[in-house]
Amino acid sequence: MTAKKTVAASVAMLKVLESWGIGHVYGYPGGSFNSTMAALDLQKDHIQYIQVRHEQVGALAAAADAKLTGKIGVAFGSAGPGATNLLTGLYDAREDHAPVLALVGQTPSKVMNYNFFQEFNEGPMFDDVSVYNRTVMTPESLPHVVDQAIREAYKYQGVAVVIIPNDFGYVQIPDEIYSSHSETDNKPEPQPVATDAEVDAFLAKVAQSKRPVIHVGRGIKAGGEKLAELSKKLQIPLVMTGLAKGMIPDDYEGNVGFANRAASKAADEIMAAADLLITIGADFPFANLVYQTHQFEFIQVDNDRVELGRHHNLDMGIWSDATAFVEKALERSETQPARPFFQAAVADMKNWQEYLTMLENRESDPLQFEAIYKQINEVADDDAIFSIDVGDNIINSFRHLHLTPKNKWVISALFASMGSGVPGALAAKLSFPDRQAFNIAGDGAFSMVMQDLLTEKKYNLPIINIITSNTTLNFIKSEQDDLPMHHSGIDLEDQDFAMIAKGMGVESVTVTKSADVPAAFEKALAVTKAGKPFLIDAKITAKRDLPVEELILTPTADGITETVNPNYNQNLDLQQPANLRDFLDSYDGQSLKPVTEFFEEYGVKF
Ligand SMILES: Cc1ncc(C[n+]2csc(CCOP(=O)(O)OP(=O)(O)O)c2C)c(N)n1
Ligand SMILES: [Mg+2]
Repeated sequence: MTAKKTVAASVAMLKVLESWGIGHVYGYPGGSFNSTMAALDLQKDHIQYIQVRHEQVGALAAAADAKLTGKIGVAFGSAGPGATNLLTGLYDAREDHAPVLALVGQTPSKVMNYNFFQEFNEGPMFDDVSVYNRTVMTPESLPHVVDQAIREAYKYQGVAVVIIPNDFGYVQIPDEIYSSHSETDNKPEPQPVATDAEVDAFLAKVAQSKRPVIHVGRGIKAGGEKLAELSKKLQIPLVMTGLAKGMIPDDYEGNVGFANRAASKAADEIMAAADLLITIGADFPFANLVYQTHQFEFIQVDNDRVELGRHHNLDMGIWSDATAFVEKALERSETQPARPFFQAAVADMKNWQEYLTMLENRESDPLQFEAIYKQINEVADDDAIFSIDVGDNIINSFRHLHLTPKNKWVISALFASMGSGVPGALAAKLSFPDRQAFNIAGDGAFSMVMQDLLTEKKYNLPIINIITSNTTLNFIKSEQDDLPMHHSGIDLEDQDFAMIAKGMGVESVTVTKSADVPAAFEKALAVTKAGKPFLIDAKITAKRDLPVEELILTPTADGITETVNPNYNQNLDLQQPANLRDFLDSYDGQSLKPVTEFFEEYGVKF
């Protein structure tokens, strides 16, 4: 009889990863992870190891991979500090429902529970962040546990953690197929579908309302065109959550943009005047600010029963896939005559768009961020991928970055972790090597992860890094503008990021004048087309962009009035505007009209 073939448990584990279509894993070695490091070397033709310079970057990149592709991302860290460093990225994955597998090193099983060097009971720390969290108990079960972890991460769209005592990975185990993956896993998840009665009840509510608004989230997926059709047919304006950016065509007239702080003026105004709010596939983290400020009826459509009623008391909850709901509503509805509220919303948004275009096209010296965004729009490929870091770039990209459904973009949405820009761009380039990838980050956010420019360099990842340097934490500065305090703790040392990049072997340029912006981007294109990363350090002003969230609509006996929040510019060093007109003008918004003018023009009833 011939002896049964064996394989190192760590190699068997990597074969499981490969069977699930995982092409690369991010991580950083440590003594407690060397059995897997040895396997990564042996299996290097099958699975690529990406050496990041901080475990957090690996975990954030794995989360970004999952957000960009829908497929599981993988990151690892060694026992102790390697494990704790993973947490920020794993929380980002948890909050944005991104399937991620975290492999975590542990000391050899023989010394566990003796307070050995770097040993701690890692399980409890990962409990909260994970949907599945197990320590491997035998070498033979290592590939099995990892296989199970991948299933759980997909099923619950979250983080699966597998803690691996290092010695197990070296042990020879029977060379069998441990993966459970098969063709059947490629089927789409079955989705709940709204009943005819539910859709008819929804249409009846819409018929009774004068000022309905749809707030749509990423649950709409590829159904954005259909929703635009429904919006037009029923004459209901569409507001998007951040993650729906790019899913609804930007050029559809009834798309009035985003709500709250990163909003368009129109979206905040229209939402505040609604008498019926319909959310479709939306999990809006600012609901407590925006949904609670005034009275409206509330209908929620969601494919996850757990979400119904999470953000607001329900007048009607409909458990349904968003696109299936929209398709049925299209079938069962009649085309509605022009609705004054819809017309006012369209006109309000047009007025806002013209304002943004004016900002983008005017002379901008000292340099302002609009000139940078204008150039990004100019040079970006049709299918470019954008990784946007946390800070003002979130607001600015929502407003000024032109996306179509062909583009992809990735942000740390609900966890909003600074330092997500570089990792997102790494993921974009590794998952989509043939597409252009941008990292757009503030000076604060970039300096949290800038060591990983070295990773871009090491793997020749042609990423265009744009650092918007304003020597402050401007996003927080704006918050401090509205508090009765002096600005505190927000100034940043000016840095020569171009020099820092050069020190890491990454070509770069500094721009300080709007006239130099086009040439800087030409250089970025040339260098990235030659297969290398590039960095633009854009020295911009630290201005606050028009804070539309400060606009307040108050119902009166015969209509509605619009004012500026009394908390605006409460800061002890700032002046408050005398009135709404002053407020708009102070942001060069002389062309902007208060929404009440549009309501009057179109005869909107309250
Ligand atoms: C890890 C982390 N720490 C702190 C914050 C709070 N925070 C949000 S935005 C921001 C400022 C970002 O500054 P910068 O990157 O310079 O961008 P800017 O707003 O100036 O464009 C801070 C501190 C955060 N979101 N994440
Ligand atoms: Mg800054």
